[in-house]
Amino acid sequence: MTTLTPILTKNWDQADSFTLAGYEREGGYRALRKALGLAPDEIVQMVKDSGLRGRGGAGFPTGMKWGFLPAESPNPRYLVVNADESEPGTCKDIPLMMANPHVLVEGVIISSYAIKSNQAFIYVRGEVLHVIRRLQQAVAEAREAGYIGTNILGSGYDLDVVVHTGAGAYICGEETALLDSLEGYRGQPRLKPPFPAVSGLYGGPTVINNVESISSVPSIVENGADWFTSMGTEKSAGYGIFSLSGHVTRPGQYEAPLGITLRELLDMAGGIRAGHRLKFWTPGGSSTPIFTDEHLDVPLDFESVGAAGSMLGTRALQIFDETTCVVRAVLRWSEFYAHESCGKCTPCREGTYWYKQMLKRLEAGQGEEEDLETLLDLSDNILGRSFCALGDGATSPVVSSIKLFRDEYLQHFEQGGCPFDPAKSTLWG
Ligand code: L3W
Ligand code: SF4
Repeated sequence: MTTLTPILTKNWDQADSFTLAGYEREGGYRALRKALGLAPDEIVQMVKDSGLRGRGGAGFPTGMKWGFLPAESPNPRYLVVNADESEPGTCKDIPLMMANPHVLVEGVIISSYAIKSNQAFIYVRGEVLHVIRRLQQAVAEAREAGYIGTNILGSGYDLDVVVHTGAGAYICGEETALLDSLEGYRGQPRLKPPFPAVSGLYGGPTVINNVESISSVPSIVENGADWFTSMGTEKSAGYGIFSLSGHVTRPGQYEAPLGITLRELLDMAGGIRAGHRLKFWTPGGSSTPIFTDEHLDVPLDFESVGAAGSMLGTRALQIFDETTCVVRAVLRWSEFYAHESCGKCTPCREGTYWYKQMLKRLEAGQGEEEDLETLLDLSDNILGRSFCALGDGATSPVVSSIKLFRDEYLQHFEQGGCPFDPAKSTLWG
């Protein structure tokens, strides 16, 4: 039985967890002192050895990404933290930044030192004013304490950290759209390569990492790579925050080693709400193919979830019981993608619009079986043909739900409407 590993979440229940004093009482900024006594390359090697993989959805090895920065460049290097958490169901970075902003700030300082950058940005989505204020406060406290600024702790290393607010667009969580937005342009993805590691912010070599990835760095520096690899699985090392939402008794953030199963997480979260049973769930947000109760024992690590036909994504486990109409849920997600599509490429711009139109009709029982083939055909024209991952992600709930719940789609046509009673589900909107 896998248990919780409170590391990033360990002080969340303390009233002053978000203050410098509260963080330092728990050993905060000790890792920074240790890091400044090491050579930058030693820290990069430590992060490589830890096997830490990006916690923002793609799972790319963090140390390897840092290692891509060219040794010489005419432009300055930057560290950018992607704090634009917007994937439906994903609710780990915002609670982390609210409850423990200093672990992110300490991670930013250590990571910037490791990649030899003197300027870091934390890009936060614009709607979460409370998070922005909390981060600004934490950065100001760290600056006042001498952790940010010139000659940090007498090391000769200088760093400035800026908290930048976006305007609230899902696409700005895509790393290159984020960079455009940070530079003051409309946020739309750039062509890759060149990857940001080679040419990113203002053309400079840029590391972009998710909040949780950067926040994991202090614990790795403090405890060593072996400590990190002692948790999780061989290829998915360490721990992560799993966000459980929906029809679950105690929704929330559960920090546990990668490889834990939904069955184990549900045991800790009090199970599915009383009197109901699991119908379907997302392992990593709405951009990942849905699972059913047959997947309760799939280890939640990158390889196992992939082998079972989905993606670990952001570990956003949205749980739906038998009162939920899967067609309605997929329609809701498709409305989201149609609204958030940036419009740059045709497959995604047009495809997500047609998803929305078709699913609306199907959910209302105004369709026929042939429409399901049209939806799958449309999906083939979006998946792999879109400019960025948003288009691909939009196809996941549609394709996986038709595969797993074709009968439920058919029921809508046969009955001339949705067979579910909205009054029985807490998730209707
Ligand atoms: C240098 C190379 N760098 C790859 C870097 C690349 C990026 C990272 C991963 O999408 C996924 C998406 C969502 N030289 C490199 C290189 N890199 N090859 O590695 O890159 P990539 O393209 O695999 O993924 P991505 O574009 O970052 C992220 C999925 O996550 N997702 C999460 C969404 C999360 C949110 C949120 O609110 N936090 O939106 C959920 O499933 O669909 O597939 O840094 O530069 N040769
Ligand atoms: Fe924009 Fe969608 Fe194309 Fe991405 S896939 S560039 S979000 S239109």
